[in-house]
Amino acid sequence: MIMSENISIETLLKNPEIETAIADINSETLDRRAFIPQICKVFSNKFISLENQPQYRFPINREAEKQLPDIIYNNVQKLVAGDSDRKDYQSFFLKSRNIGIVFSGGPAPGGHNVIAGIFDAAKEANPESKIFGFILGPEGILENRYVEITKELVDRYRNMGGFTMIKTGRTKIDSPQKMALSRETCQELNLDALVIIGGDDSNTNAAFLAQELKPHGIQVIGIPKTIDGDIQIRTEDGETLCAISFGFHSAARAFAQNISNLCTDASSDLKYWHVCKVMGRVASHLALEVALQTHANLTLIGEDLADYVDNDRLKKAQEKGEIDYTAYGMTLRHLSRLICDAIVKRAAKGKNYGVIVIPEGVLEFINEIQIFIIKLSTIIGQYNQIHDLDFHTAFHSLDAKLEYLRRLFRGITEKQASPIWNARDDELFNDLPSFFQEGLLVERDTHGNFQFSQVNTEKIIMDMVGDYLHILKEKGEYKIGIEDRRFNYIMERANLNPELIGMTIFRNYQKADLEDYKEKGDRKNYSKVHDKTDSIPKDNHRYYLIKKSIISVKTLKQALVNGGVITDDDKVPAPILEIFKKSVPNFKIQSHFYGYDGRGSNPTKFDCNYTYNLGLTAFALIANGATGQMAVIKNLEHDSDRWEPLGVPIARLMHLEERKGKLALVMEKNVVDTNSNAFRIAKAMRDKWLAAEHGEDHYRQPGPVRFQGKSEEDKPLTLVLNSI
Ligand code: FBP
Repeated sequence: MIMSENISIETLLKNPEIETAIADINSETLDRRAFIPQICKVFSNKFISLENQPQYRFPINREAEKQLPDIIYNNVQKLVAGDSDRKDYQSFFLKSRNIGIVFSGGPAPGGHNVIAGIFDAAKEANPESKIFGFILGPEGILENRYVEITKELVDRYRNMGGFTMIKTGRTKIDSPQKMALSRETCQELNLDALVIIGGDDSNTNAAFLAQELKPHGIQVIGIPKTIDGDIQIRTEDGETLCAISFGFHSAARAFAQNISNLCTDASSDLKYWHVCKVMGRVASHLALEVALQTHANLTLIGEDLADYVDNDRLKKAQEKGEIDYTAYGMTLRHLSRLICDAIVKRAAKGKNYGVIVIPEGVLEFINEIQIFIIKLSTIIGQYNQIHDLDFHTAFHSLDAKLEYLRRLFRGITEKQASPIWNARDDELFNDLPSFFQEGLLVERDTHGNFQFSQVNTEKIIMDMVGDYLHILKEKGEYKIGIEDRRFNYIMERANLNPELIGMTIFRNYQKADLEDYKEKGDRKNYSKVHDKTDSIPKDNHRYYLIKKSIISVKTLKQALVNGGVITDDDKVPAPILEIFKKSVPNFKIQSHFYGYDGRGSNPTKFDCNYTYNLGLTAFALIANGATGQMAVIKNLEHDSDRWEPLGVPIARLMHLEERKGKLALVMEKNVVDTNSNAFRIAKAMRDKWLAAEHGEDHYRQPGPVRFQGKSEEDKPLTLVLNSI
């Protein structure tokens, strides 16, 4: 072997093996670039035309009808083989076009393939066509910053994650001036069409631009993008036209793999609760998919919490002839109690570890917090409207913001006291920890959305959980269960009487075997013991719980003296001390945030195929003169040979929603349907996955994203379950 210090670094770097090992482009990238997505049957035709599908009906929002009159009556359109005999149709389809493309909002795996699909289809129809990519999102349209997309550029990014090719941004085109600038850019570039690849807000932009640009002969097509999975399109009759936005599958797979690794770690080392916040601004689709893929011990679903009714509270009020409205909806306090309950149950079975999944947007579903979010958004929105300076610039520090709120309810700052922020709000708000106050006052994004990703949601919740667990520990309710076999072994080894000690220190110790009583038909003793003993699993593993009154070595000694095990002068025998120490829980958490990592992951095969077909669909819509339509693929839950590309009118998906304190016309988001199969199944499996019982957990290992072979993870499990 030649000692490497004898070789110069320049020579080393020229070594072909070293060059390959450290090259930017590895074989994974080359394989991905070479992958050819499977295309829907209809795209094997040279010409594609559109067929109206009036059977797919949507309600018409009156405001949308007023603001988007030229696109509101669009039909759903199906892509079918084109009429190859009609010359006028052919020449329109094949004409040379200029098409602009823009990414808008957060990245989502698969975006580059949408561009590839549009590029390939447009160039095949007419090699003279030009495709322009606007740089840095909608800002690129406003500033006329673009790059011409070439084959070389497309090939570099085929099947690759991110929006790196042309970047993205969150600028909103929301004023007449911005509309005018956008029109000017499109006209300067002589665009025939503009494709907006974005989420609900970006598709809202697409609808308004389609309306604005229609008289100028410029078409606008939207593409359903977002890892959040909240763009789902169902008709009035419940038919699903778009089951999920692109990027969801890849991000969920990336999160699930990491979280499943944590499940393995937790169940190996047995010392941590891993708390995983998972992206998804409002809807909990990603958390639900992760739950189905990993079987983590506890997954919160925001939409489920919103439906929560505290029946005990309701009943108590009813007994007094009252209605307790606070019993409806979840409070932060109650949520922390539910989590504690799960932790305490597992600890009682010797499992003081586990994995919790918390959706990023869970706070949106907690009544008290949602009220703060709405109130503060309104106050900030109103401030920005009245004043020259933006709220966050005017009040830089948290103290300054709090002072403004205080003055607001006293009527000092503005002309009159705010009807929105009262003394009670101020008092409740001041009770919150400052990092949470800061979180709630965080700047809204350009669309007026609350930026959940910037709030330490898991810290807020887990701090409360930690505090309450501490109380439960003091009360002797949070203990680690001691397995009977282990107890007996320690006692035998030390030559101590397990029966006497067991009866003295445990709250559920019973010598008599339940099964014995059962066999003998001794009902009285059976139910006496049964009530005291936790249900004993068939394999007869019992977990003994130290009595609630024993919470320290002092109280342990007292119990042993009272039970006649030792005298006042004796020390607590070491084996008993050992058992006591094992029963004292130490609650240790590790927090993780899964969001940007999954958003930047490479697309799964599902997303590669899906997005390439979305690109082909967008071109077919353009080549048939459509505008104000969103390209979607129906039947995503089936194999790709059954996929059906459609154009769906965006204007028909709009509704009025509160934004910056005002009602605005936006595309409706879809949150988790608590009546869906996927949710109901995850709910039914909750106890099993919590695994507060003897034996192994029920973790599932989805493994890494695979490009070859078949697996259950080929498509989102949510989709598979919901389609059954
Ligand atoms: P889009 O809706 O634009 O796709 O973005 C989704 C998302 O990834 C959310 O899950 C997350 O809350 C948010 O973006 C984070 O935004 P930012 O990139 O501005 O931090």
